Amino acid sequence: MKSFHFLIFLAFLFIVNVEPVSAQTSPSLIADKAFEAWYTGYNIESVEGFFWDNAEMMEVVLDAYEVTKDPRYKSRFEAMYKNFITKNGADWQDNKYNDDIAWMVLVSVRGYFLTGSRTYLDKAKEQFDKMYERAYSYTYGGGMLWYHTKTTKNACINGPSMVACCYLAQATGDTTYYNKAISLYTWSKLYLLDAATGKVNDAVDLDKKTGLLKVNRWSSTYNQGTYLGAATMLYKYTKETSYLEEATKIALYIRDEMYKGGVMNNEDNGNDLPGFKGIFVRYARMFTVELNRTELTDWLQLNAKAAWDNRNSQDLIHTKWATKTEEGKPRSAFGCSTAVSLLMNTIPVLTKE
Ligand code: 7K2
Repeated sequence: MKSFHFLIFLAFLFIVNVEPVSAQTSPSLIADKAFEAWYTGYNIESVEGFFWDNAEMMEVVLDAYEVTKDPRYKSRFEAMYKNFITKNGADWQDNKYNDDIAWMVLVSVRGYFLTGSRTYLDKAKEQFDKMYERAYSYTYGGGMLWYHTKTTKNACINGPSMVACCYLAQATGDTTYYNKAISLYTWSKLYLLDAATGKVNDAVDLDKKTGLLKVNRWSSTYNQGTYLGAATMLYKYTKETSYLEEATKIALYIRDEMYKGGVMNNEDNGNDLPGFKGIFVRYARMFTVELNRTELTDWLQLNAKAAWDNRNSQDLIHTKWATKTEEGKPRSAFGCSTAVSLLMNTIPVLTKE
């Protein structure tokens, strides 16, 4: 009788199409579901919205393809990139935000690695070289300018540029790109990266009143992320242990000092901040997987669980991962991309032996 009841129960599960619990909780299935809800819910492929939001959302699509190898993600990336060029043109130098160009260079060079199509690499190199030419200067001892015609040198241009240089060196075989990355990293240690604590400051600029340099000491997830990526890549290239030690400190600074081991539940103001965490988790994966480190594993798992548990009924998750996502569609597609990035980028971290 009991087994009969169980059979009825199984038949019921089949009829209402309830997935078995193990499948429901698989990190890949969860990530796919979150991706689908976000990508179709916001019509991400149409690349509405700002230049750098679109660049970073394309990186999320690349993450999905890199991690799952599902060809659907490759087609989506190709469609987005095409739409991006139609919208913004093939030359991006009229955009005065040097960082915007650096983000699109990352999209392009990674697009090359993941699809094998040389046109992406040619675009990455051409646009990086032009931008670097106008952005690098010797004021404050080196480093790149955030905005063409302004004087501020920010982590958000130097971070992605270091990573872009490492990728360009790998893609082209031209090691002078590594030299550029090393120079930017070494210069960063003067003002932007505190090598002793792993804290990444936001920017350095000349205070025109005092004539002194002024460091903006605010730290954010995206800057911790790109510097973590750069330290990881430069460690792999140079084998110098200082990079490994600094990468570890950068990772521990965000985990322990910025979030006290808790769930990342901020950066939801304005248009830019809501997208920051998606960048961080990409480099958290790089650090964890490529250097075989465990510092971030449990914390990423905690964040991934909280984010998924706080999804709304449409499976959308906004960027405050410890907070229930409102019903309906949150305002920011970019803000809803960070959890997708988190869930995709933690697949290899969580399923690692
Ligand atoms: O001031 C910079 C940076 O240092 C700071 O961290 C953030 C956050 O704001 C800007 S960077 C954001 C820019 C990205 N590129 C496109 C621009 O529209 C956007 O301001 O406050």
